[in-house]
Amino acid sequence: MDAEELQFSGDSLHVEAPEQTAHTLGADSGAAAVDCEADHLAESAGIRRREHGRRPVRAPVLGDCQLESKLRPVVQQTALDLVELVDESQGPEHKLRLVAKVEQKGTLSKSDLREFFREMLLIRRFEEKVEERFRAGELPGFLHVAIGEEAVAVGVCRALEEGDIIASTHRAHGHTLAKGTTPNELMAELYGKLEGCSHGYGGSMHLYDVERGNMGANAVVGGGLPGIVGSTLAFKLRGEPRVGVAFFGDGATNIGTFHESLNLAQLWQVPAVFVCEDNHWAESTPAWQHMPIEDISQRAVAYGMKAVKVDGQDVEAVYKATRRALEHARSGKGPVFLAVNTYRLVGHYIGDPQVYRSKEELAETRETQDPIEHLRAKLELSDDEVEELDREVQEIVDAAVEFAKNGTDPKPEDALKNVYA
Ligand SMILES: Cc1ncc(C[n+]2csc(CCOP(=O)(O)OP(=O)(O)O)c2C)c(N)n1
Ligand SMILES: [Mg+2]
Repeated sequence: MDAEELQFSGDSLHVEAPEQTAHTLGADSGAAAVDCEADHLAESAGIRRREHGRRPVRAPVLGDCQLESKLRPVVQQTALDLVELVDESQGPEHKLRLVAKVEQKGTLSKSDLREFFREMLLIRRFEEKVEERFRAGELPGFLHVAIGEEAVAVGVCRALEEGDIIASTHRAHGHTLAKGTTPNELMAELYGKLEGCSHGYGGSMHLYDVERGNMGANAVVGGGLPGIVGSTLAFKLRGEPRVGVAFFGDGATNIGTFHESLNLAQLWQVPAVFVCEDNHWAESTPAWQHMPIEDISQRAVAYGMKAVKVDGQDVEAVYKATRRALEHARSGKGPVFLAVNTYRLVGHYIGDPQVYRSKEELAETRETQDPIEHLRAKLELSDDEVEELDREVQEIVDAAVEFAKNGTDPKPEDALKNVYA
């Protein structure tokens, strides 16, 4: 279904939030935000840090008059000593974003879409390589890839503005690359090296890249949502024009934190976008066995939240729906739920024998639901063009493996260095 038809029009999913009475949180912070406009402008520099490159991470310092407000957010000033990355093979030509961020709000040129294609192909080849190296015994831990779901990661992350943040899931590689982490840093993370985006402390399921606005993967299903509600509440209280996006699966919508998060997000009207990657499976359990409803967006509607259905195999539709959702959230109109219909074209984890679905069903899904093939057909790319792009991204992926293998192993005595509990 085309997202455009449903977006914020009078469709059945579009439920206007009830008039919010001046909520103590919002009212106080709103007044503070107006009084401190100049301070906020200055502070906003703190959220407009350049996307790439390494430096100490500092949480923005709150302006004085914000401290006057009744509800005083915790003032935290952290300076994490991050390892300087020596990453010379990652010149600008090896960055995911080869072109300036898409300028147009809602319209995409053919060259924008070609760039989306390249990025999706890079994510695909990256994850295929991860699978290969994992099976070869080179990668520790447990890995989930998101082959088939690349259009969601790229469509959503390409729509974000600088300063926006995401929280990911156990299937985090695509989100992470699309949010700007370089393939070298991500691969090094999967190899557990200091040069990794979280210095080898995270691995696949606990990686993060705070500098790029990636609050991290999450092994706890539904674990990313509360953090996004908290972060976006902070954005609102500080008057910062930022949006937080929580990715999660259909299975996660059965978890308590999902319901608590949507409830508070809607109550507080925070600038959050909830992206449900509905791939119809939770591990080996089909949706009909874990959910009593068919239309997952009803879960958001139940909280009075705006909900939009999107075809997750169509990157352009995902991008456009996300832009609209972001505009809505950023302009203070409250959170939005994106019900993204997508398909996992591989097992739940690497090595999953997939005994819960037939070979025929899987083959048909792979044949008909590959988002990369959909975009290739839409752009009418020739075999030569695709081969050239493929060669290019394969080189980047191979270089990332080389980079990771040559990385630095963390010292065993540093294992508990960043544990605060
Ligand atoms: C709180 C919690 N419960 C159960 C699990 C085990 N588990 C890991 S992935 C998963 C399925 C999640 O399904 P979904 O949210 O649809 O994400 P998908 O794997 O389909 O991307 C489950 C149940 C977990 N990690 N955390
Ligand atoms: Mg799922």
